[in-house]
Amino acid sequence: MTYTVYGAAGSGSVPVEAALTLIGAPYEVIEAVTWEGDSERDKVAPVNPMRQVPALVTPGGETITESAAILLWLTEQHPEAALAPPPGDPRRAQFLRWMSFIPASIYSMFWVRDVPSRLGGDDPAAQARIEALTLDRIADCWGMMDRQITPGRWLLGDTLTVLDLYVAVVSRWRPRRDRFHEVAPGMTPVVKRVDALPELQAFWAERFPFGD
Ligand SMILES: N[C@@H](CCC(=O)N[C@@H](CS)C(=O)NCC(=O)O)C(=O)O
Repeated sequence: MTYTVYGAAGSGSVPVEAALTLIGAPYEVIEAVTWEGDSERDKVAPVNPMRQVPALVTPGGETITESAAILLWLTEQHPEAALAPPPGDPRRAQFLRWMSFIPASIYSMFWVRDVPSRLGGDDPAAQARIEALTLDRIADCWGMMDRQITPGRWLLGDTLTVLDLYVAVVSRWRPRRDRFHEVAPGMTPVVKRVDALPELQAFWAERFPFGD
């Protein structure tokens, strides 16, 4: 009953791996550092034609792509881990809202940031502009989310959810935590709590150490 995660240290597979770690489900990782070039992307092609990580292959042999979908599906498969407010819970609407917002508004920026020529062509000035403007857009999105959410100990209150794992990882990406702390002062203590979770210390050190 082992899951297979196509992923990479520091990537969007990390919240998926963190969730599996908290769930206590066995999993193996097929490492594919997709932003380093076509040979790495090709490693994912057999399961994801988008050649992106994360992709999850379930013990039943089904493939799921899209980080938010994987996280949501894992919470359904492992309700005992209580990593999501269940349907009917008063927190469910905001949970779904922000679980959709992160990939749609923030994670999507990295498709162009990782390879600015995808939209900027060969023009260095266009690429530099894209790099600067996407950073501002990401910071704006974090700020907007921060103004719309009133965290408790965790983002949605007293219970840790996969949303906390997702935000803790994506906020480590550029423009990185210093700017996140500036634009998202309400969520800052929460991501620091996620960083400090005792059950994830070894995991963070291996899969997303600060400084990388
Ligand atoms: N919408 C996807 C985005 C996945 C994604 O952009 N993954 C990055 C790594 S963090 C990737 O594999 N990029 C390679 C590429 O887009 O070519 C998701 O939420 O899982």
